[in-house]
Amino acid sequence: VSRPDICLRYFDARGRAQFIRAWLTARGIDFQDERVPLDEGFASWQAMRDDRARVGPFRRLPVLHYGDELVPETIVIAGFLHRELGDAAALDARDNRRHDALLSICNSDLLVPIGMLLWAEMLMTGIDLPTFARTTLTRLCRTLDVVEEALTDWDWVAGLRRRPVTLADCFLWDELDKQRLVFGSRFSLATRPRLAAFYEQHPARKTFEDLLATRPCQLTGRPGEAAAIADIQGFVADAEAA
Ligand SMILES: N[C@@H](CCC(=O)N[C@@H](CS)C(=O)NCC(=O)O)C(=O)O
Repeated sequence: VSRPDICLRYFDARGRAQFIRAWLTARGIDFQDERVPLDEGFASWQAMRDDRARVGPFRRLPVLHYGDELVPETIVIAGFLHRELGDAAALDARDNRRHDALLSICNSDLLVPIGMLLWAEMLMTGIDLPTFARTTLTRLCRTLDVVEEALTDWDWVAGLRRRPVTLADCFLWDELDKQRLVFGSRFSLATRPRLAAFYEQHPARKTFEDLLATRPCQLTGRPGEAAAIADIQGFVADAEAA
């Protein structure tokens, strides 16, 4: 298939882009995976952030170059690729709405809270981190419960076997995997069988694993992320089981 050149520009982290990288890879779509290094003082980023042809109208990453188009904003990029590369046409109107709803909840209620937690100490001076970590875990667990319910009502996991993997499928997988890494043994899908099946049997799981093996990276660009995760795991260790 001939299509415009595709370049996805993001930091060298999973963050907001790994699900898009994995989806493009799993679907065999050629793209340039351009990663801005997480160097001291974000020097590489500082050097490019005035070049809006590269960093987009809001000076934030990710951005997608699709031929001459420059597409900013994670959810907009996902929606654009979903339509442009044929998935929207392959789903009916109801499944498209469900797909977009999953993208939205993954972004607002899974990705953002995890990112805020990992960055909390750096962004919010004086924050009570142990409490914030526990309340974030509780809120994320509630979100997983409602996603479990929706996937069950929608028979979404059976659908996974009937159609090519979608962007929302990839977004949800990466967010589950990030939660597993951040919360360690406090992350469990034991009471969420649909999500457990989704996570275990996900069609792009191997693609995610291979991508991480080839280009290992942090969850976010936070300096000292490994130590922050160890702290978080300590804070939630005694929290009530979810
Ligand atoms: N609303 C944007 C947020 C993008 C965003 O905040 N990106 C961060 C990295 S995860 C960024 O570019 N930070 C650099 C800066 O703000 O200077 C989206 O959903 O894509």
